[in-house]
Amino acid sequence: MAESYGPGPAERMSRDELAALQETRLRGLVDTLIAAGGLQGGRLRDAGVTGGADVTLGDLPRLPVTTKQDLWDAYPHGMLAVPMDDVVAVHGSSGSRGRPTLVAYTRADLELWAAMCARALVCAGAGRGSVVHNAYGYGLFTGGLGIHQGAIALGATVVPMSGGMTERQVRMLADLRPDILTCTPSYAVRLGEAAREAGIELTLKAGLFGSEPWSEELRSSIEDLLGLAALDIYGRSEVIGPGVATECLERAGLHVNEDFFIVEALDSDGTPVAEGVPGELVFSTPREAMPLLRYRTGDVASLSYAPCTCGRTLVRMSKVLGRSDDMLVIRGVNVYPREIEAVLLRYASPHYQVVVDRRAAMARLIVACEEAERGLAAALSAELGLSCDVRVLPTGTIPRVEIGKAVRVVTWQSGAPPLPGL
Ligand code: DLL
Repeated sequence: MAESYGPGPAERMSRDELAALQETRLRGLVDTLIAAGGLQGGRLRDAGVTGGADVTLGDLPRLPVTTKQDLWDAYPHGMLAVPMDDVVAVHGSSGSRGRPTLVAYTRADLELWAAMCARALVCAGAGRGSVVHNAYGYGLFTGGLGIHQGAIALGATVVPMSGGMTERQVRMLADLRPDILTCTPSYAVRLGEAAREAGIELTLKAGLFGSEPWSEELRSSIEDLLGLAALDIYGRSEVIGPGVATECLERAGLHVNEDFFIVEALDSDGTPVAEGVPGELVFSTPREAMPLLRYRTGDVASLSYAPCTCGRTLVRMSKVLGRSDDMLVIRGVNVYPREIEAVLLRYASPHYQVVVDRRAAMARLIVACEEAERGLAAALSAELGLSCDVRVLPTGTIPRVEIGKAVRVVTWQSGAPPLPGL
């Protein structure tokens, strides 16, 4: 039987205690960056900051930001704040949007990361005795090894499946009777369908699904398919990996581990937005190997400071509503892929791809799906304010991504269609 744990003291402290802790961390971070003497230290000095004692938490919005471009310019190891000998692991993002982004960890960073992923698993009701079927990819990507180390730190039993080989995964789900599933939301659908086809009885109670955007509608589909509580987990390699923020079983926003990762939400001018208003998430992270001050993620979400009924006082972020750079502009209308998913799932199975047809001067949006009911095209045009071509393709035509992140949007610039039958 899984023993379950509640939130730890750091997750329940008063907002005042938390602010005091954050200020100490912020000052420590500023001291570290100035001592390291790199790009971020230089920017701080240019801003007139000579040490941590010069800043308060209230000064944060005025301190310099760090961007992905800074990491690329310093590729591979130019942002290190420790000697290379202290680095015990390197991870990175897939680089689907361009060059890979590499991040480094000291032994203490790995311990912090494992503790954060253990917290995430506790949010899902896991504890000693839990069996965690971990189908995030193992490798440079932080999903697999992050959750793996978190499960071990918690004292649960981790089954290191990684992505792919779905038949074998279904066999393990039947034989090892896990209570917790961790993978991308799109792979959760794939696994659920494969388990259903194989007629196996699932024992799962909760799942931590993240690394790609997903809608409330997809949550309902996954919960129906797998018979579990589908929870959202957010993370970013540069901040630490998975375990930055996680939903608890209340499913009312993701608790940000802000006792380590200070979060802000900013408007397009870089000004903090009001509570509840969507803004770009910016994180300051005290990790030893690669501390980052005000790292801009491009992810858009809102923040809520009200305590959760679960007892956690940590700020909650909404589901990621989109990325500042994934907004599609089609004939002058702005659309986020997630808005398309929300409408689509009311009419069609969760396998879809959005094709932006840019072969002619006027772009066209094609929504390719499988097993759709009538009315989808009308609903899309009513709710998005944009007419789309809906193409219902034979089952199995939309690629099922088994390893890595689902590709929900493709651009058709010229030549053959990106999907057969378009
Ligand atoms: O995706 C870390 C992770 C692994 C998170 C496993 C959750 C579970 P990166 O590869 O660096 O790190 O990609 C980070 O993925 O900036 C978001 O755009 C997106 N993302 C991550 N989690 C979510 C989520 C991992 N829950 C980038 N909802 C982030 C929406 C997410 N987008």
